[in-house]
Amino acid sequence: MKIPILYSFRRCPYAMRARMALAYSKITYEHREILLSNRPDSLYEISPKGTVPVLQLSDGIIIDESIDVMKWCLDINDPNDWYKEQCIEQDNLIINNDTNFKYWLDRYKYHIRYEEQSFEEYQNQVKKIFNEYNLRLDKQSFLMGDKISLSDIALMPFVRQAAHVDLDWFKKNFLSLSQWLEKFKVSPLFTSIMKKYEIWEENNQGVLIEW
Ligand SMILES: N[C@@H](CCC(=O)N[C@@H](CS)C(=O)NCC(=O)O)C(=O)O
Repeated sequence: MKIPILYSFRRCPYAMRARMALAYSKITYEHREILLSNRPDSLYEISPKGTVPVLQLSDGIIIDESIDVMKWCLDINDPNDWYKEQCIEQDNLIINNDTNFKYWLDRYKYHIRYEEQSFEEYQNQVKKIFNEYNLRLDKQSFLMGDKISLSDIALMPFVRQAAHVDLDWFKKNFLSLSQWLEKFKVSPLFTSIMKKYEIWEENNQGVLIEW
């Protein structure tokens, strides 16, 4: 039987969210671990922009945006209704993450490369967005209410990356958000998708992932 193929990079937050959706929806797939510094030709052949994650479906259809991979998974199997309610609100949070938050996250994390503003200024921009998340999570366990939604999973790898720039500052200033992040970091969903795989080589078989 032909199964979908995922091109992925372990530390990529976009790939993490896609892998969590594949795990949650219990999709069997072939995992091809790649290095961004040495991307295989076959990745560019199916998706010329060359970003990860890319999911190649068994009928040849290519999904090369992480959110689309997540939604494809949930269309097949969404046992806990991650994306059944507040869909517009969820989409808005995700768009804000992928544009505004990601912009400041890159500058905060790689402040040495972005000399236009200081580390403190970048941290302050991140703080504004973290404050919004924290306020939501003061009142409820997850971003949309008292149960997990797609937006939690889509944002978590980015919040994690930003938190780790200065973990003490993060924990001290955003208690509810830290607790939310910690829950995901230790969850079987997250730990199961952070396994290390050998780098895939052209013409080889990737790793079969079954749940
Ligand atoms: N909008 C894309 C972004 C994916 C993305 O930028 N992935 C990064 C790795 S974390 C990448 O492939 N970077 C290489 C590049 O931009 O050429 C998605 O959501 O899938």
